[in-house]
Amino acid sequence: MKLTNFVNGQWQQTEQAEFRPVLNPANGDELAKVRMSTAQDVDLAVKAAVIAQKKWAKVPAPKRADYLYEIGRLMKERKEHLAQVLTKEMGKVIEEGRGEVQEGIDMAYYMAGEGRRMFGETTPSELGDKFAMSIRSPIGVVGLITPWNFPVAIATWKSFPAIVGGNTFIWKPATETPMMAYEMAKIFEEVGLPDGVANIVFGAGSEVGTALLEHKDVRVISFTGSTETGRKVAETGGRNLKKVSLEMGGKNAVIVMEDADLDLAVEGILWSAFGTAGQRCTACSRVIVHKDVKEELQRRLLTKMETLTIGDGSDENIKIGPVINRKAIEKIHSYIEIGQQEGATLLVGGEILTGGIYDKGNYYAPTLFTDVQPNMRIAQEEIFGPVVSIIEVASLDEAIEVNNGVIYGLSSSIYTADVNRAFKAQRDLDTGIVYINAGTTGAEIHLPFGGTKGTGNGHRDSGVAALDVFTEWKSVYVDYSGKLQRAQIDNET
Ligand code: UN1
Repeated sequence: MKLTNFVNGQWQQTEQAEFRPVLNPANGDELAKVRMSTAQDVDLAVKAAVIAQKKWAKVPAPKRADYLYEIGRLMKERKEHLAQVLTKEMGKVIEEGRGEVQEGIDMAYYMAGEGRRMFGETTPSELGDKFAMSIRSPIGVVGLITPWNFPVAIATWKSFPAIVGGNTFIWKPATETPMMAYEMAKIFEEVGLPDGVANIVFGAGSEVGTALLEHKDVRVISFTGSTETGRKVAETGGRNLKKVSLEMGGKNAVIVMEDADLDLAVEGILWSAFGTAGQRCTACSRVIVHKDVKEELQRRLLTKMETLTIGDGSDENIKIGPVINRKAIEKIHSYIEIGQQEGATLLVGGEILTGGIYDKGNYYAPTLFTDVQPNMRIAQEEIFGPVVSIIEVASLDEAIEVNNGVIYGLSSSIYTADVNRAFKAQRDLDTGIVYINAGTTGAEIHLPFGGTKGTGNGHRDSGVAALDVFTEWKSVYVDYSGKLQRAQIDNET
């Protein structure tokens, strides 16, 4: 199968183009070939999106939302198929694949509901016989750059508020996971979304992403990916005066206090750390544990880890799938040596799995380091794989300080039975998402998603906050006095 761009409601003919193979990370099978587009392809898509947007902005928001209800309905109808494709191209286990598709369905219905809200504000004017209000207004053509770890959910966090907000979009999916974008394009086509509202351009970020960032007619860029790439996106976007929304890395911690329910904490840690093979921006990669329960927590973690099955995620019995590609495996593995050189103790894991199916795919053993100091590289840098560092502390204050002592600020969690500690922690943990007595993953779509410090630039995906990215405030004054009224001058009483 050859995946070609979807622009202006048409599947582009691309005989001459360069194509790259899409591989199943579980076994190396070639699933499809994907188009590597050029700046000219981006320009073509933007031109179509500009024309379409003029009309789309005039479609009433509740009518724009009706398309989202239809999209949600089709996604629901095809949930199993979408989940299977997702697991094949991204590698996450099928149960998580279904969960991710569900996240997209939820987002469709949630944002469709916004079509009948999208509340603005009225406020008194300082002058008599004058009415003042501010309303959310469409922005224009927006560029969406999405990662491979959540190929459908994150795309829905961005494209659905863009649609309901009256914008048209160019979506550049990750090169590793274009098949979900292809499936979504088919859905956009089937629900009859007007031509040019949803455009998909496949290719590398260096070519397509840069072209979007430099295009004069693209007004917003919403990006999720690594901090390294995000920095470049911000630089190029800033130079070109784009509104740029960034969601980047994490170094998320679970804090376990001495009064915690340890079995519950173990379950939360394993799910957050090794789910999606640790390839979530919200993945737990540090455990900050009170010294009184450290040994016991480690013992229980090790026992439970023996039950984790690793393999092809399309097998229902498998708990942990492969990581995305060889490059990722090598990066993850390089941290084992780094950790050992820094003086951390490797408790379990630390190896690239081999033999049988492992030789065909990209499998990494779930790994625990202990005796980790907060400033070690393994406790500071995002590894994006199934590797966890255990750090010992002596108090809640110290735990919070360690949690906050990284450049990232996406998600954090605390296990404690003490309500006072829980409330203090939610106030003081410097992250965009805080969990009490739950792991660091599992964000729900109707709440804002994003982080502080090096994780982002103040914007949020998901929730009603997403509308702040994809709409602009317009202040409207209606003077019904029939005479010239001058603000700041004629308002003296
Ligand atoms: C991500 O971590 O890359 O919170 C996205 C979660 C999911 C989304 C995660 N709902 O785990």
